[in-house]
Amino acid sequence: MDLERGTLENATVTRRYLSDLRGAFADERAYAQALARDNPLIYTVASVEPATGEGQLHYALAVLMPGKVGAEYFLTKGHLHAWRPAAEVYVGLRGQGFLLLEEERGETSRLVPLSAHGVVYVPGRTAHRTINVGAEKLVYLGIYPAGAGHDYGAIAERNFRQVVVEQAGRAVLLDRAAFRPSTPGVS
Ligand code: M6P
Ligand code: ZN
Repeated sequence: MDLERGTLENATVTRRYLSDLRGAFADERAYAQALARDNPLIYTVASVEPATGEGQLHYALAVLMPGKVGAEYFLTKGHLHAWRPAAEVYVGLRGQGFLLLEEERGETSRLVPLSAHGVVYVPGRTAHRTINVGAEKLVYLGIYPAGAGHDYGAIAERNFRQVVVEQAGRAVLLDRAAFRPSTPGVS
């Protein structure tokens, strides 16, 4: 793995720019203002899919840039697996961030630290989004069943119930409804 360039042998690379994250950030005004100025690369995903079929695994190296839209830290789109029972293992390689885990049917969300040498188990039927709260790139590997698939639909429709924003220099988890945006712009 080349952690600096976010590449991996035999991988297909997907690049997500700010414009690909429409609707993901809570502060729509800050998002629009940021996009009017620039369309920065927010993260890359280098996926390796050696084989399909029962018992096979796929894996992906992701690099999430540091930064914020308004007060909200840069994040991935987030998804449920199309095959709902499919779980995933995340291995933190660099940087400092969190995985926001939200059960599809349940009230609870969990914010789990994701940083170098950390391992996070994402159970099935759980939406997952990565958030970079550090000053450096957040780099991690995700390993998942070949048949898992990515379902972005539910998140695009209602987003995650909670947001991770900077308040007084710290990362805090808030209910989306409780978050009142104040400072527009990307920083
Ligand atoms: C991890 C894995 C990938 C995923 C990527 C980015 O590397 O879970 O399968 O694509 O993170 O997340 P998203 O697909 O939500 O943008
Ligand atoms: Zn996944």
